Amino acid sequence: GPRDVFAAVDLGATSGRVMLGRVGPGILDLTEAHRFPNTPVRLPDGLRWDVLGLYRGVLDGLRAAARAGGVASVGVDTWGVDYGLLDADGALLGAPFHYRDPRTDGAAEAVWARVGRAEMYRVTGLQYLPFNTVFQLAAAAGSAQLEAARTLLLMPDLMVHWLTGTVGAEETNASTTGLFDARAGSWSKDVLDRLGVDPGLLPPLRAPGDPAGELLPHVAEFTGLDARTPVTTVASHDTASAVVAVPATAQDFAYLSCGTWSLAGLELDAPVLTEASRAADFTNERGVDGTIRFLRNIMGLWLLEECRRSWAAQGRGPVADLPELLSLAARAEPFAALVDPDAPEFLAPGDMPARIRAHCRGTGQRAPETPGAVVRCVLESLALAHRRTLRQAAELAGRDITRIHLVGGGARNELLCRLTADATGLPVVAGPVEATALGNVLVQARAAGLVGDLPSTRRLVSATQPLRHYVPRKDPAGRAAWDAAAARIEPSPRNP
Ligand code: LRH
Repeated sequence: GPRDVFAAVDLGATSGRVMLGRVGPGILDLTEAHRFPNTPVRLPDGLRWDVLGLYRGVLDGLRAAARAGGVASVGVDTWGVDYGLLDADGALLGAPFHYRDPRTDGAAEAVWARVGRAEMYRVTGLQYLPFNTVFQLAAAAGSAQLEAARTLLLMPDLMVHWLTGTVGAEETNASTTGLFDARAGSWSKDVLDRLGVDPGLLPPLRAPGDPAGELLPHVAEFTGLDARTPVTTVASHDTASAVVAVPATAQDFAYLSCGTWSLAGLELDAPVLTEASRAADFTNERGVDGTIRFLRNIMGLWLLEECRRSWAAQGRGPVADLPELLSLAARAEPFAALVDPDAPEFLAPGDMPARIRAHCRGTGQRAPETPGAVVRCVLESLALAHRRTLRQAAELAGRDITRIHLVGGGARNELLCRLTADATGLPVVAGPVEATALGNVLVQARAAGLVGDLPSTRRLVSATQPLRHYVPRKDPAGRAAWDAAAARIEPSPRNP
């Protein structure tokens, strides 16, 4: 294939895609080879990923890539945390669980009984989320499946294994497990030991840019890609890839990676493992080149996606149309009702408009009735969560923020971008929408020697990708209205 075209396999919680990126001096072109839905399936014992369907989508995408002229290499990123287990023969033991499956309820307490909560944070630096890999493993303790398991592969590593036959654990994603030492940048032998997790389950680490093998002969044959096409390790945690492609031209930026989740934070040189950071529930995930992604997960556009799913299922077809919904929301009454997007009751799939209304009533507010009012409530609440989180990040890390880079699908949502600029009082640069796929491509291009260090990589993104600028409203009345709205939200304690 051509030496300057790379295939980015990017699996998100609602859809997967294979993108083709062409890279050269002053050139960064991204085109879509294939896109497919990611539809989880509920089995009697829980919510699962349709991992074979996803892999088929990957293969179909690579076939489209071959038809489009071929590629120099392939890289895979997905959401974090989730994994498949292989038995002693290397066969997959059942369909991987979805992180929104409630089987982890109560699992954290069992873990903290062995490694205290504060100590756990000092080692892993990981935000408490009920579905962190470590808690999923605790929930599976004693199961026949875990007994039979010999290898744990995080989702991107599983796809790479099926493409190449090789086994490894990519480090940016390994840092989302709760089994990884944030300072040392390696699996935590101590945590594994005290939790009774067999260290042999966890493959050796790989870093972004490392070779990950070559396409197996049957994969090359099926897809039509060249025999022995290399697979390159990328920043396989989607958020880490997105942060690579932030189009920053200076240092004092914050990022908001807005997709199913809003990941709000800063890029740092070293983890912040303080008690204050733990109490505020900030995570220290690993980025490329040893950087730290100091951020917090905010429930994100999941709230909106799940509302649309409910309305569509109820046959309210027209309101499932996003532009129509957003224009209704733009005209709805401001600050009529606000929620804490991170309230635990919003995590699981289900009737989201009903849960939002219940949350509003439970906090003494008038519940939003129309779809426009519900969406207004969601987007203002997210903008306020962005404000709260980024102010906290700056304070905890001792850094100034002078602009926000909002990347991912949310960059298309003009109302969300405008509300975020107004709520924070900071300029928002929106785009690229496909930051994750671009970051995936750029790490491959760097391994091939086509781009330089992180700052020059980001300048290339800034110079080539369409970006939108949102300037915050400066009028005193407008500012006061946001301050008053912020004071109305009392987020539930994060990490008591
Ligand atoms: C975003 C993401 C996030 C994780 C979540 C499970 O796609 O990877 O960073 O916390 O999914």
